[in-house]
Amino acid sequence: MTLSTDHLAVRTTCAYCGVGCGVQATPKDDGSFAMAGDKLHPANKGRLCVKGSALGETVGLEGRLLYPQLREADGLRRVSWDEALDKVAGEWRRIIAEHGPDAVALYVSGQLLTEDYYVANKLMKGYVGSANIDTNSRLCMSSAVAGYKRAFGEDLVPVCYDDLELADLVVLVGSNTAWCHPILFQRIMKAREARPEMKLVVVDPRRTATCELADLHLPVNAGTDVWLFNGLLSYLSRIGAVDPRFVEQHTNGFETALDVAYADCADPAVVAKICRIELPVLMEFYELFAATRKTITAYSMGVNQSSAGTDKANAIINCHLIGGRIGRPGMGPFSITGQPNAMGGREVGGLANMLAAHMDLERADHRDVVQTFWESPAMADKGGLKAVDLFKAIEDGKVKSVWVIATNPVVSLPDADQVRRALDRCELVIFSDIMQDTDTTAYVDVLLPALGWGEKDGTVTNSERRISRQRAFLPAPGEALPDWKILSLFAQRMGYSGFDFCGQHGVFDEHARLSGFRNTVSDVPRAFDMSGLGGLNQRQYDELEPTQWPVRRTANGELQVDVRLFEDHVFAHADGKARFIATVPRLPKHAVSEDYPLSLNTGRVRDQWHTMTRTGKSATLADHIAESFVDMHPQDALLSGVREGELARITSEWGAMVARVQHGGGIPRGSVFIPIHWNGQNASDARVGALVNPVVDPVSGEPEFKHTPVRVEQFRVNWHGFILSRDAINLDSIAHWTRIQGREFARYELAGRNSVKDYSGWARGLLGVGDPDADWLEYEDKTAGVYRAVHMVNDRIEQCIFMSPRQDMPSRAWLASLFVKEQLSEIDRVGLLVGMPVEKGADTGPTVCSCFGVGRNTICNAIREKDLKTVPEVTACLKAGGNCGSCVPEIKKILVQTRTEAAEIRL
Ligand SMILES: Nc1nc2c(c(=O)[nH]1)N[C@H]1C(S)=C(S)[C@@H](COP(=O)(O)OP(=O)(O)OC[C@H]3O[C@@H](n4cnc5c(=O)[nH]c(N)nc54)[C@H](O)[C@@H]3O)O[C@H]1N2
Ligand SMILES: Nc1nc2c(c(=O)[nH]1)N[C@H]1C(S)=C(S)[C@@H](COP(=O)(O)OP(=O)(O)OC[C@H]3O[C@@H](n4cnc5c(=O)[nH]c(N)nc54)[C@H](O)[C@@H]3O)O[C@H]1N2
Ligand code: SF4
Ligand SMILES: [Mo]
Repeated sequence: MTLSTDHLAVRTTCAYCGVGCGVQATPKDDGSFAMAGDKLHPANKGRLCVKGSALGETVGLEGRLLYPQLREADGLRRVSWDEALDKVAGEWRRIIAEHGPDAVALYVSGQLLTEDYYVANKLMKGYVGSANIDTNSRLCMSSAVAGYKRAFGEDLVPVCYDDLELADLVVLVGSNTAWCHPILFQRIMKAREARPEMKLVVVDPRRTATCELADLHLPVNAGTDVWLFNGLLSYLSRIGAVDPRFVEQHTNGFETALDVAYADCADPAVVAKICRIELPVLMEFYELFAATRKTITAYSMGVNQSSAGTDKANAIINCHLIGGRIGRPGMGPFSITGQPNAMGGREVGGLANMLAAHMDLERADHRDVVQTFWESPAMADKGGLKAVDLFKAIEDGKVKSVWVIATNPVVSLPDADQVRRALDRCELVIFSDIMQDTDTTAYVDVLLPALGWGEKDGTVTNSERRISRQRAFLPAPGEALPDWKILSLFAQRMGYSGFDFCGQHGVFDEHARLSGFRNTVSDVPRAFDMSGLGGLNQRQYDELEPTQWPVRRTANGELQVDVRLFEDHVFAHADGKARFIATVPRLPKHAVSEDYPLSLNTGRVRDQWHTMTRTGKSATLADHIAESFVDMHPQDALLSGVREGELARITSEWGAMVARVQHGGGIPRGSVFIPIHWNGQNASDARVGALVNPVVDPVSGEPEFKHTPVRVEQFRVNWHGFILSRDAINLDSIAHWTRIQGREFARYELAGRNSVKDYSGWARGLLGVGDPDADWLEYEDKTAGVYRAVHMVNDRIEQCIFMSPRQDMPSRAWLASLFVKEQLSEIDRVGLLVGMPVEKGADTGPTVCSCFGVGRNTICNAIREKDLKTVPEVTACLKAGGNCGSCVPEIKKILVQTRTEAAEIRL
């Protein structure tokens, strides 16, 4: 009899995106954890996307950073916490004494818990006395923050998730929601199933998975969104789709914004031309927007990560203000946040130009509120360095020490080789992380082990202002500590009072109370108020249910929550009015040229998270897209002299990388798309950040990640190949490689420049098979340059290597399936030698549905053989798409392609 372990389940919040889904982690008998969606969590109501479902595969301790370490001449040495923190405190005291507080800096992350973030911010801005604390959120949603502040007077997200379901029109701008916020996307899709009149429009230069299910796709020319929305503003005004009472009573700046919109964007034909959208498609969108009151415009990185990011956000908000589409159910401008705690970072003032609890560094009355509350000795009184400038100042030697926490800047900042130079030159680099080896750890002087997801405990806030508990269900590994604790121990060593918190609960309480401190109409009111959660005892904090802010306590002790903001049409500017912002359209600074003729767009893929320190551990997630790629239009590939499936070198003015050429990502002519995830830990040369130009938005300081002029060229090699091996392989001698996590093995995709004469000797050397009597099957065709070898141990496949001058190599999915077999059959061995499966159906193709491991070939065959016509039919037949639903847009695309091909064959 097996006992149910359900009562041991811990309710927590997903480690990944800003949707902030509730997760239930239940221990299994073998010590691992089953992950399920938390049915009681309002964000996901029991659903999880593929990344959330695979969380259990990523909590293992392989590769974890477990002990503090200090750099010495011959490498990193394990030390005690005391020694490590004494070293940092000693150096910071010296640097601050010699060069002032601005000579040190913290660079933190939206993946910290609110409690960690609060302590980091208090330490820098209230005790060190410098605002040199910035965060990777600068790279993510700082333009959205700046846009909201300009329009509303405070960084306020007006809507909630329910509004997405209540809307009659959802416009997604620069957001691949189907892949990056899958549960939100599914909520929209479900709402549309129930109310087919609801429309979905996607504005994205690429035809992404999100577009597959949209009613209308506007393939906007990258960087031209301000034209598009200024054009919409002038159109709405021209046809009289204006709410004059709302504009008059609740806004300022209308006339100027409209003049600017009219100046360049009054003629839809001109807008259509600049935005490269067909005029009828543009007009269909404008008419739909004008006709639909309940409209949500949701936006993310295609808007924010631009040198015109803040203007893009305001151009969108303007279009909501003109018709009063705000502060009512089902409408509003909605910035979707990326990281699990991007919003918590905004609450505590994690950006270098903000103060805690939505107060402004520049305002003396705000500084006074915070300083009084903190009883702080040295308040920062001006904005600190924003991420890109911070790393420039480090390279220039102005900032002597930087402490990086929970972010991987050598991969994720623009001009990432500059970051290497900066860290190389920096006197003291401190790094708190959960992994021993990342591209950034190579540059550290002090390495500090932090608790990771599943071990740490605290709160995060999602895109709809909902605060949820992340709860620990695993023991602390090694000597790792929570980030807030590490910072507090350090602060105490610096001699600062105010850091002897009784636990994360104490930090949360202080944060909640600060939000309500002197927050009255007669003093310095802020809409951000979570004082209702102040004074929770430990048990109440532990049991806290997901709660939105603003949250206050009424006179009779009840919690009062504003689900949606601005229902009274009172905004946070001093006069209570919202502002139209005049947004003058402008193109990116660096134009494409003869040398760099293509525009590089960068972003995410469905099953990987950022620099892959967590998702890279999951074989399930690796199955979807195994290698970095450069997606480009076939004609641009032809002009660049590269072919699909081959490797290409991509070069910009700032750096270079290598990736495999691919079509089919819906890329328009003139641009290429490369994912952000691969880096020095899992590929020889695939760090796209090295290419990205460091131009930033003048208001927000957010980098232009979506546009860098580049050139694509052939990456010539002598041979292609791959290895599957149960043991790690050293690939230093290979021109290009990517490492991919498999089940019970690692896969290495290779490309070599060396010419191999003695294949057998070379392959044995690479795989480390010294024993001449080893069970070694091989096939060699010297003339054709084709070689395959398999190393067997006890009838089980241990390693295999395949090489060819061409890309015509056997299916990795089929070979991977052999690795889980305890004993290979005769037919498997024959297949290995001929280099293809002998059994029909054994090659399932690349994985489409990660939840049920269903491959592309299996889906295509079923569609053809069983004449399947719809996604539900595919799901009924193969289960694919039936769990998390993340692959539904891809199944739909495969259905269309396969059925079209089949029809063509019949003709
Ligand atoms: N699977 C997965 N999900 C994630 C993450 C992840 O790493 N992996 N990361 C999370 C984080 S931190 C973030 S910030 C979010 C990001 O979520 P998204 O913003 O949805 O993701 P991106 O792929 O960065 O970019 C979105 C789209 O912007 C488009 N775009 C580029 N230039 C322009 C332009 O000029 N105008 C318009 N309108 N669109 C443009 C791109 O083609 C791209 O499809 O995802 C979160 N979710
Ligand atoms: N070219 C290009 N670059 C981009 C983007 C893009 O679209 N294009 N997007 C940008 C955006 S939106 C984002 S959000 C960034 C993300 O970029 P990064 O923040 O650099 O990416 P991550 O891989 O999430 O890095 C998190 C690090 O923290 C560690 N970690 C995880 N949990 C914890 C913890 O609890 N404590 C500590 N101390 N460490 C922890 C992980 O091991 C990892 O090393 O990338 C940005 N860079
Ligand atoms: S949508 Fe997926 S990645 Fe995002 S929070 Fe939910 S389960 Fe996690
Ligand atoms: Mo992000």
